[in-house]
Amino acid sequence: MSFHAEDEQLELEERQSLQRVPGLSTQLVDISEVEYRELQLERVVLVSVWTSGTQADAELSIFELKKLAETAGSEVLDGVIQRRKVPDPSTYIGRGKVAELRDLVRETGADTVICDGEMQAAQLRNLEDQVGVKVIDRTALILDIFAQHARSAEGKAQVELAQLQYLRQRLRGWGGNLSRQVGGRASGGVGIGGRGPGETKLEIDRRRIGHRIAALRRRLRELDAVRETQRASRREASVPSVALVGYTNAGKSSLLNLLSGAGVLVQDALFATLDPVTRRLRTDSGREYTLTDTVGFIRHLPHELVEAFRSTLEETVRADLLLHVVDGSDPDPFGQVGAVRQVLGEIGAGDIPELLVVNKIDVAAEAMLLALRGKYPSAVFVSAHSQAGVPELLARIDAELPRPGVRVQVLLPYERGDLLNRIHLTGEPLEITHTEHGTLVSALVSAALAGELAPYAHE
Ligand SMILES: Nc1nc2c(ncn2[C@@H]2O[C@H](COP(=O)(O)OP(=O)(O)OP(=O)(O)O)[C@@H](O)[C@H]2O)c(=O)[nH]1
Ligand SMILES: [Mg+2]
Repeated sequence: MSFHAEDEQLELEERQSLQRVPGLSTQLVDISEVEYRELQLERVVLVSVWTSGTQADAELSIFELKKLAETAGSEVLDGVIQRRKVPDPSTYIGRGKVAELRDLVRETGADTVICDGEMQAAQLRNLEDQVGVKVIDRTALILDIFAQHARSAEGKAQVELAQLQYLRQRLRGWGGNLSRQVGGRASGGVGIGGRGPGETKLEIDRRRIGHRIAALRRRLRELDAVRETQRASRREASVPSVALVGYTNAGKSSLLNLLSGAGVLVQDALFATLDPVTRRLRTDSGREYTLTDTVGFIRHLPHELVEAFRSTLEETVRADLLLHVVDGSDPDPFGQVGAVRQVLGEIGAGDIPELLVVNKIDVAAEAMLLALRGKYPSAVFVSAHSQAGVPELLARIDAELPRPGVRVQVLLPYERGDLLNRIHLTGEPLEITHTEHGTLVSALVSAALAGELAPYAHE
């Protein structure tokens, strides 16, 4: 198809009406849940402009938006997608389609429209004016979920920073009407204060946001210093670190709980985990390592979040080995792997050795598992629920932990049992002989431990 023909094809399709996506409305079963939601939560219509890829891709994307909306506590009433070369610069969907969307909103009684992309301030405002209800974009929705799930002081500060950065971006061209912009629950608590002489409200808002952003950055640097101390002490003890990474809801926290007995929150919700949790474990061969569970990734992770969550993501960047968890029962696990690897590259973790772990094999389709085995022959297949594949996973972690590289031969006096213990935990003893002067050990150890063992070197 020539470029022009394709253009015409797109325009033709644009003249067709908005496409309803069946099966999108939230299934509510429990009556009390219905009442609760009607009282407290948004009733939303989803809108997606589909610019490239197949119809199936477009539907996957809007179903993911539905899952995000539900995680945020909304009830999804309906959803529409429009095929278009690019989103309309002024109204996101085609201008001709805005009236149809307004009708759909009235018909369903929705109070919010969520658009599946990142929108400009002007697009949000125009669409809001013409449709008559609150309009938010996917980024604001994800920020809202993060805000609801943040527990630690650090997590809360990171989310607020991301929200303010999002807000500051959209303040431009908003005509100074900040109160409209912060209409959603994602508002970062930016109050409107007294007006300085000669200053417009927009300038004041901008300045206040700027101050708050600077204060949050300082606070996060302080918190990060604390964490850096913990990391440094682990490095010094030369305990190798393993990080669970992967798409949100893939089962990372479930695997941490299974392997370590940690009681971390597991939920069928997106971004259940925001704060990193680390546990110390030991392999069957006796080597100690740390396993860290952390925030999940998603396609088009808002860059505000990547920047604000730098220090949380550091846990991943500093790991010696990544356990990349993929949900084998997802309709598009290959897409998930691609999205996760892209984020890993963005945060500078692209070169860390990775062990792919396909999870949820208890519910995944046989054909999909076959395709996954074909594409990723060295992956491990597990189920955190049935515990299938877990012994193999543990063996693979043991095999892929970085090996200590320094060969030493030492004669340890009996009162230095602590050093012998560390050789066992973090190194690889090759030969141990008990003599009357102490324990004669030949072993492979880390450079740090080799330094401490130097005084006991034995020919
Ligand atoms: N059937 C099945 N469900 C699983 C398995 N592992 C996890 N789940 C479910 O998948 C959902 C998400 O699990 P989590 O462990 O919270 O996933 P996560 O990767 O930590 O998710 P986030 O922290 O939200 O990014 C929960 O409902 C789990 O019960 C599995 O092996 N089989
Ligand atoms: Mg989790």
